[in-house]
Amino acid sequence: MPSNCLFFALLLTISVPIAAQTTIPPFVINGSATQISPLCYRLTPEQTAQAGSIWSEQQIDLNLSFEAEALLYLGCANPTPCFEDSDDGADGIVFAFQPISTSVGVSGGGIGISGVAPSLCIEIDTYPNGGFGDPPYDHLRIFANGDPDANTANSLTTSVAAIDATTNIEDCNEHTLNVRWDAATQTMTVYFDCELKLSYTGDVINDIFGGDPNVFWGFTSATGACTSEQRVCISIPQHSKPMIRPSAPAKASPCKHPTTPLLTSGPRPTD
Ligand SMILES: [Ca+2]
Ligand SMILES: [Ca+2]
Ligand SMILES: [Ca+2]
Repeated sequence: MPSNCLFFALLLTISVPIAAQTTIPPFVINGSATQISPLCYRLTPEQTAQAGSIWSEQQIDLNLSFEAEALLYLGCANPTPCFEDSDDGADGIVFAFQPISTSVGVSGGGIGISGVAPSLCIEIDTYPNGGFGDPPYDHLRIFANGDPDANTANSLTTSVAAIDATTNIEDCNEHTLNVRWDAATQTMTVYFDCELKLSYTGDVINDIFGGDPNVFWGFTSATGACTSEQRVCISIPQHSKPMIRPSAPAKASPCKHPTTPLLTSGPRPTD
């Protein structure tokens, strides 16, 4: 990944009209997930039939814009596929929003979010499940209502290659996920390794959440017969504060800000 992506970060920053408010609320840790450092969580170990999630204890208001950034580790795939002509690692990580509880999640190809409705989900899918309409490469997609099937009305975007049609993202490296929600235009944009991958515009609050803007946010992950160790790291980069403006969302792509010191573990430095 580009060197200036090598900061250690997930942020969730909520814009308010008077002053920027930044916070990382405590997380509820579920299933196979464990906290491995102050801001890093292992969602699944490299074992079969695992499911792990972390959910914010506090809800956010989707009437407010936010930017979220995570460093994702999706595993270190063995050259020998799990199944013949298939991928080795599985199943990926989902960044999701849902109003139900802080304890949801299931194992397998649904990447921990399957069946959780209502929800708004961004999958970083590392395994091609034929039954879900997955392309044969690692991909990103936005969908609603915990529906892993890319061929239903819950699929809000197409599946886009995470890197390209041949590159595995279970590559023993960390990858930057950056997600922006512009409440004014009701647009969600998703960057992976600093490149724009997905954009979705829609009345999320009414069409998905029945008019309630308050949702928990978190990460889910799972393994099935094929496995990966899957981790997420969380922080609030210093660059976030000037980038967040409720009436004039930042247009710059991620990773164009001054590089913050690379951290390999533990919390980010204090401002
Ligand atoms: Ca893969
Ligand atoms: Ca899949
Ligand atoms: Ca998929």
